[in-house]
Amino acid sequence: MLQFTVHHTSGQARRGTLTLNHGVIDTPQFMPVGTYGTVKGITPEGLKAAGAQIILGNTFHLWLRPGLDVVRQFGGLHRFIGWDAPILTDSGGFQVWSLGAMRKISEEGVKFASPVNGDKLFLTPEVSMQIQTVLNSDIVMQFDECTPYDVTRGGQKHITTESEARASMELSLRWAARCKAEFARLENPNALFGIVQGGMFEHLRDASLDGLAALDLPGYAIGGLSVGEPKDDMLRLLRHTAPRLPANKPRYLMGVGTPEDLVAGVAAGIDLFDCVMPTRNARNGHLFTRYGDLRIRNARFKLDERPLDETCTCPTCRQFSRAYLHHLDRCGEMLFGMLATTHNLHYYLQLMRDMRAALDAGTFDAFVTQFRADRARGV
Ligand code: PRF
Ligand code: ZN
Repeated sequence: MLQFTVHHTSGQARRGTLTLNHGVIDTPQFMPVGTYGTVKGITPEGLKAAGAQIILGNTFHLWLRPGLDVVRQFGGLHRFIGWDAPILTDSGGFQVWSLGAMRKISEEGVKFASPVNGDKLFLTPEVSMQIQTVLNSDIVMQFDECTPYDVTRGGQKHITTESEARASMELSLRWAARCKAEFARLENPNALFGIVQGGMFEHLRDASLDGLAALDLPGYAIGGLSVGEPKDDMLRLLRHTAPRLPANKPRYLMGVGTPEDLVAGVAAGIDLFDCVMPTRNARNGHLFTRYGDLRIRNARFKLDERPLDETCTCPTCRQFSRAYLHHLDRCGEMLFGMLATTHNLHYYLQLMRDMRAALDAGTFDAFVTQFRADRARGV
């Protein structure tokens, strides 16, 4: 089940509503990443307070731990993790890719040794659909191959060629058709999204898009970006591909990105984003603010009584100083990770709210100009 309505547009940018089995999402929207069924450093209540409407989980990790027997007993991921709002799960294709030498890819799927206990595992489009059906995620991602930007072989850097990117994209297309068939056979009541691949080549992105559009799926993602390519290439492929995706269906840019990337993505016509950046960077002391990024470990914050971001209304900024956060980080205190995560997610989700408000008000271009000026000012 999925219903998508676009209320306003501004250039390519869209303001919409996405209705899924576990609730309604305002778009454009950002999805915090909860790989193991937890967004690290924050409770479901904290996520809701920050404005999260949907979170992301990972097929691959949840398959290994806790395993499907546990999730099946709970009737799906929602009740197991205590999150009653929508969940999107990634298919495992990208996560398996990160295993490096441990994996073997064939037409059938990906063979690899479990990084948890060494068991021999075989992830295929069918198995990915079976797992995501047990998880009962509201949005199920197709099993794909994320075409790398480059690979290192024998110490030599090799940039993916056109023919390599084509073969990879065509494999992902065949896997998309197998996902669709298995998803239907399982009578999964949720929504299956296709993933556009094609590397750094516009014509391959077009071929991928045409092949996926023919499958008439309820939503489409752009994969294979933010995988180490120069920023100009990312923006070139984003701006080429996003506007060509079906206008009446949700569009999701996978694993992207910085606040600037989110604004560029919305301007190009993207509706959904996910990224580990706000949560992972928080734990490393990298904080996002309206006036630019801040490294809390820096000695300049030792005596700084101001909040992280004077314009932020999050619980961290309402109660604590930069000096205290600097101290907690230096001491390696758990509370630091929690407070930093809360702030960064508030920042990301507030940025999305601000973009939605500007789209509602018809002032998106002015918003983008102000956003750039503010971010360039410095903290
Ligand atoms: N495919 C899948 N998940 C992903 C990606 C992809 O290409 C990316 C690329 N940025 C992030 N997550 N299945
Ligand atoms: Zn804050």
